Amino acid sequence: MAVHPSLVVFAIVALMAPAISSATEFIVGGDDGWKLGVKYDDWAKDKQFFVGDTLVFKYNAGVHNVYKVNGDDFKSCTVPSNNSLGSFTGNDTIKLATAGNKWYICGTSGHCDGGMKLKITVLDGGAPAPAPSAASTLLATNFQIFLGMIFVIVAVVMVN
Ligand SMILES: [Cu+2]
Repeated sequence: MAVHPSLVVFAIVALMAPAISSATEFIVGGDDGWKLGVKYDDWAKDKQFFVGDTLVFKYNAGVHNVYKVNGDDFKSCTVPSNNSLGSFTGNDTIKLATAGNKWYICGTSGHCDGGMKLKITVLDGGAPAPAPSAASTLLATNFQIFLGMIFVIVAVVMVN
């Protein structure tokens, strides 16, 4: 059975397009969120962060907060005097706008030393477009898979 190569290529591109172009939203800590007792090194180590992705810190706003710091302040758990990220809502979304190392800590006394600190490396090559909502990403992904399957079927039917 022969399938026209150009159709196969098209199907593969259609299937892979969402993985290449979609921005990802990371819930820091996954289901645990942002709190004491979570190993954020472990959470981050198998993930790739790209420019255009977002981090969401979910936490009890009366107990925790999130500060973006530099590498030295990360090591020493020094809380900055100003909050460069805006307000502490307990559901803080942070867009990863530039590549490089990023450091985040909780500013509540003792919490950074207690493990509430996250270091990530953001890579170039993510989506330049604004991040779509999770729902529209899902729809687009399903639609692309649907499209890919249609082309595979058409390709198979055409050669038979
Ligand atoms: Cu905290």
